[in-house]
Amino acid sequence: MVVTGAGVSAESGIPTFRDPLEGLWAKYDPRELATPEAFARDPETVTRWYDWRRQKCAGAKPNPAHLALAWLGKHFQEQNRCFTLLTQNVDRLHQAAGSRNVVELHGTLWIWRCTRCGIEHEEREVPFKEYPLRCACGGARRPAVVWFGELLPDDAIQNAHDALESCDLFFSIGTSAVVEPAASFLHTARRRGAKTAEINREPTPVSRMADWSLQGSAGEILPGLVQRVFGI
Ligand code: BJW
Ligand code: ZN
Repeated sequence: MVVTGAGVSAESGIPTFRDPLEGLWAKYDPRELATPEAFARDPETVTRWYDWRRQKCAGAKPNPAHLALAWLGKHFQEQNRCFTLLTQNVDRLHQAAGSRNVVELHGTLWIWRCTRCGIEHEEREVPFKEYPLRCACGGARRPAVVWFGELLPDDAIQNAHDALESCDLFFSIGTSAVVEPAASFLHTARRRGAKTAEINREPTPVSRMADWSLQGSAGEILPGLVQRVFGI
């Protein structure tokens, strides 16, 4: 079982939540833009920020970390063994790398939902033509992502809990491990008897709890591990 965060996409050129924003966005803190309050107060700015991120993601390619995880998923499936990939990322780069059944804990920025009637549509074209986007019903549309204080999708939580029940090896990769509930998954896996490992550029609150804490870039460490364990 693997849980990934923004660090896994960093080597594809997508800024993490801890990186200071560039250019026009330098004066904003991403952790403050990703909230229902920010959208209610200033839907135009929040929509422009997500559109800027959509443009970065649209041009991004999966990196060796995404590809190694996709290889692992395929390998375990061929062996009829369980492998669950949960991601906090909204960019869909795991899917672009070939991973199947990715559990999107925080939704995706490719789907937008009307705040009035709830209808959802995939929005692949970049950039948008209006800010905020408007639904046919007149409501403002927001990204179908999970903001602070919002509940994660029921099916994602269910999948996470099912995987935690039976998991024997748990990896936390490229996440600062401060945002709940994903931050607690390593503790839960460990309590249930799984071996736990972390790959991250810097120490995090779960580093000392993990059986193995590998400090460095996911795009180097993951392919290296796959090569050593599976000889490919
Ligand atoms: C590399 C690298 C490389 C760089 N290789 N590594 C219990 C206690 C206290 C609070 C709460 C609690 N339970 C819930 C809460 C409230 C809240 C929360 O967690 N607050 C904390 C901050 C304390 N959680 C929620 O509100 C969640 N909802 C929920 O739990 O509902 C029930 C509930 C609500 C309220 C109270 C109690 C219960 C929802 C959380 C939604 C988070 N949403 C966001 C935005 C998504 C949309 C978008 O993308 O815009 O999700 S915020 C942001 O953080 C985003 C990320 O998915 C998430 C995690 O960030 P991540 O991925 O870890 O990125 P970074 O940037 O933080 O870290 C990157 C790491 O990579 C760094 O460490 C780098 O070093 C490393 N790195 N390059 C390897 N190449
Ligand atoms: Zn609507």
